[in-house]
Amino acid sequence: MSTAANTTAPAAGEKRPPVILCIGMAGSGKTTFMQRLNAHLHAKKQPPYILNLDPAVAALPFSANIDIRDTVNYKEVMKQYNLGPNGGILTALNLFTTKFDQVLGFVEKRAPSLDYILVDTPGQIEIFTWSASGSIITDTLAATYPTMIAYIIDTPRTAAPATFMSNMLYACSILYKTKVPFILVFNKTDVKPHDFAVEWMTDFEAFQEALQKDKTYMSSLMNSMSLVLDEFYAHLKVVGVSAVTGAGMDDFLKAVDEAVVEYDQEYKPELERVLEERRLKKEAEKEEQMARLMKDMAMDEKGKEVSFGGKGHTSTKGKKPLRGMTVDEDDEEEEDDDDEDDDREPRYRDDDDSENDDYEGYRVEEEERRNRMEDESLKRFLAGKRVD
Ligand SMILES: Nc1nc2c(ncn2[C@@H]2O[C@H](COP(=O)(O)OP(=O)(O)O)[C@@H](O)[C@H]2O)c(=O)[nH]1
Ligand SMILES: [Mg+2]
Repeated sequence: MSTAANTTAPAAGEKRPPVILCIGMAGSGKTTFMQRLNAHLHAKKQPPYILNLDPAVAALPFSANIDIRDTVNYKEVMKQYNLGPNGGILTALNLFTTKFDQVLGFVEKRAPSLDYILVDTPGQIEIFTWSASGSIITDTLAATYPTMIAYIIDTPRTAAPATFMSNMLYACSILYKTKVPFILVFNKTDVKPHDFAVEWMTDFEAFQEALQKDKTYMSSLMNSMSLVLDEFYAHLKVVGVSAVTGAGMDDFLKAVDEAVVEYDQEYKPELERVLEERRLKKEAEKEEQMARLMKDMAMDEKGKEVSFGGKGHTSTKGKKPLRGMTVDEDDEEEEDDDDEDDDREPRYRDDDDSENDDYEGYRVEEEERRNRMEDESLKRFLAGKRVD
């Protein structure tokens, strides 16, 4: 997508095709819509890359490049984990998500030659929208590609104000959960045109009027809820399509272009801000740990001052970098430290000579013992070699 490449252009020649996640209630027409879009893009010589995330679909009317059914057998999952159909679908999606980095690798390889990536989701909407796996998949894709949700709506079944409102509230919850650009796709317009929906969304009074006719107990609740939705509608792109006749496909692609711009201008900067915040937080934590470590080491050093020197001496051998970290160092000693070779001598000579002689004796003895041991093990080693 040219718009995406122009706005952020991370590297010359790097292409990031938009990812379209098709989400919607069971039977809203996600799969049929994907099939139509696939055919439409093929006709335009822009064949999409297709991911099928619905493990329970019996037959796909298009060929998917990556199919969850190749990774997990959902019926087998149901049997093995003793689950019902929904649990089976969710577990299959979870298992698939554990391999998603590999999937992403395949997509990445193909991305430079692609214009669109289409993702079909499980029939039961909440399995994708309210599961950890769904979030992981959405967020992972959205971290790299301009990702958007195409929320497919069964238009004829949404014509009642109460149903319309429920559907919009559901869409609203998904938008606020995922935060990626959102396209409302009113499907099945061959059965019922979606203009009533557009009217309700743009003209608040028209919707109120429709609600008045609806004399159910819900209508007063609906009245107040519809006020909240006004804000939500402002963030949406709305298109009417028919997955069966193919009407509205170009309108949909135009909305995709706009969603890519929205991704670049709103989602991506926010993502970068969050990542930067996380990085700074990690850095601060690291610094704090480092400071704590330094403090501990400084205390160690002090501990040695007491036990090793015994009479106000400081053991500095091999610990020069640490000394700078302790605040109250003895200045005289600091001067003595300039020459490493002289380091040991003054430390033990200055003071009680007998004590230093003892130490010197111990040191020589230790050295001799080590040499003897080394000789012994060398002899054993050579003997072993000869036997071999
Ligand atoms: N009339 C009409 N029927 C449609 C349209 N899109 C899908 N359908 C029908 O709706 C039913 C559910 O479609 P499907 O794609 O399986 O829905 P999914 O569960 O969301 O994947 C099928 O019988 C489709 O033939 C459309 O645009 N117009
Ligand atoms: Mg389907």
